[in-house]
Amino acid sequence: MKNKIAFCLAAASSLLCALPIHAQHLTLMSTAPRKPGDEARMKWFKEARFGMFIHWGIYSVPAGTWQGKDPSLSGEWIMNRAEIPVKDYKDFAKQFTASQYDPKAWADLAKEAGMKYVVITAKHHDGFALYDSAVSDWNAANASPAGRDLLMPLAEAVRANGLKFGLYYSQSQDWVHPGGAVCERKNGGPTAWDPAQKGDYDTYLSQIAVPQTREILTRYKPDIFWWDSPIDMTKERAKPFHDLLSLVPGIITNNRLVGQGLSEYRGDIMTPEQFIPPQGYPGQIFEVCMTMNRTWGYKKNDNHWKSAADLLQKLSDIASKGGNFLLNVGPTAEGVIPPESVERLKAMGQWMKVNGEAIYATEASPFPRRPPWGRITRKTEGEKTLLYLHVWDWPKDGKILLPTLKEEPVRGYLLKNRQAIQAKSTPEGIWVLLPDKATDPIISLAVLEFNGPLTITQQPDFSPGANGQIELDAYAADLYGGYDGTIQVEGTGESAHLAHWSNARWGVKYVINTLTAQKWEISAELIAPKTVQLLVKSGNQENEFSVPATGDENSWKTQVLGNIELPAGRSSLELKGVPEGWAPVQLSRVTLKPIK
Ligand code: FHN
Repeated sequence: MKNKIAFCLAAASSLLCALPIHAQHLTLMSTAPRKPGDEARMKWFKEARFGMFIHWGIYSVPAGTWQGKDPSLSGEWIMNRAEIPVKDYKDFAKQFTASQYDPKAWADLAKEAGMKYVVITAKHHDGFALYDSAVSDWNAANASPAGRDLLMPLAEAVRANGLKFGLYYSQSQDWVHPGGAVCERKNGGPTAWDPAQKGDYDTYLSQIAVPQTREILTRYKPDIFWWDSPIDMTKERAKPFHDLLSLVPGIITNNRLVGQGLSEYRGDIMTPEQFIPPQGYPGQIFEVCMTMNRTWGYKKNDNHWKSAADLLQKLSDIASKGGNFLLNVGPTAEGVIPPESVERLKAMGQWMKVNGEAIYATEASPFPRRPPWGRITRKTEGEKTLLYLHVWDWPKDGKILLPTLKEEPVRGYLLKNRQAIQAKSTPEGIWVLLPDKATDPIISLAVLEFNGPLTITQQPDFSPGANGQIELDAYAADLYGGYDGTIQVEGTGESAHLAHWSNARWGVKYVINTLTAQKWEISAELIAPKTVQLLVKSGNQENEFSVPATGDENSWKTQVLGNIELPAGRSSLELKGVPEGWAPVQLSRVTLKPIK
């Protein structure tokens, strides 16, 4: 009976973990209250800003394909999505050779990219351990031609490069060891699919997951422990895991040991996954984890690669909100990091060599709103305040505004060549005068030095212009995305627009500030390949508007969507798609006209 109850418990609770929602919920859970000494313990992490995530395991063998099908968006979920029987899945281990694995090359690549730490999957949801575990033979040393511990050589190489070493461990989900929890599958059924998986969840935790956690903490003394995908992690079940952390004084952990509802054992880091929190998490330490294409584990057919420029803008955006960027690579079964990943990481490293000081050890922008021309990070050095202006869109008229800033800088220069730049104080704020040529094709850095702290009066959210209308440019929107990527800004300046809005769950958000509560006519300049429904959330109202197709795919059309209401003061305006019948819309601008 116990088995049955425990198994049902695990199964029932796994209803909580529908993957994308699960990921989203988990990532947003606040972290543990700060304790004395936390500041010092977290210092290196907060200064690091940029790390490498590595998803490597048996799933790299099928590489996303099973019986001719591609069942899983993310390669490491193939066993679950395709309901591969345990025996068949274990057969893949024969091809997990790690024959070209070069841990030093991996560590060198992370360093060359400008990354300051590496987190690798010690064991993912398929239960396969990348080290010679004494707890279970289902591991790289005993069950595959790799035939050895794959973690220690990487830990040594990473640390020899002066980087920190972290381990990811899936403490609840395990689709091979009996009793391991099973998360939601494509048909929504949370239960396991193979009788070989049946077992008691608590027995699994006490005989596999907790002993393995102890093993890897003791052996590798990781600087970071990255829990993932808690299922029915009650306080009693989580306590043994949490107590083991004392084996590594100073260790940093994330917010995924426990799920919703438990206030204990929340760890140090919030983990927004595959999206950048529009306003960051003021006062919280957070790390955005993201794939370079759409899969964590290697998938031979996933060629949806984000460009190096896009990845650098994500790094700049995340740092401007005070967060870290944990960027993933998914090596092949032979241990080869895909060349597309290597190429992007090297390009990022080139930029970081020149501009890293604007990322490392910086704090979030002091301006609550993002400037239309890029992002801002800040550093305080003694009495000095430095503002790093990440100019994504070099101004044609040679000037950019720091709105409502009172103090004039004592010095300004371009980071790349130290060329002096001028800044003028005006009632609108500080205008920074730039030369006609950008110093970098992707993001150019200007630096302003101030004596003392900055005074930034109320920051203009989006509010009515002289004509009474509110113009909301697409590139200035806060974007949020789902599990498989996010909407992306394409183009710059006047031609900037939102593209890749392929998933209706994604959306754009604006923070608006108006003096009076009133009605507005909302229109949008967009390209819609077919008639779609837009969901517009304004204040606490939600309206659904039909958007007719705009004809050929290059013609921008301004369509009046309808009327909305906004309260007085600060409120948000969000646009999402209605999933049924959705097709990727490109959005250039939203305009609100007051209805008298
Ligand atoms: O299910 C996992 C997924 O495979 C991947 O490891 C991500 C990385 O953060 N974590 C879980 C989904 O939230």
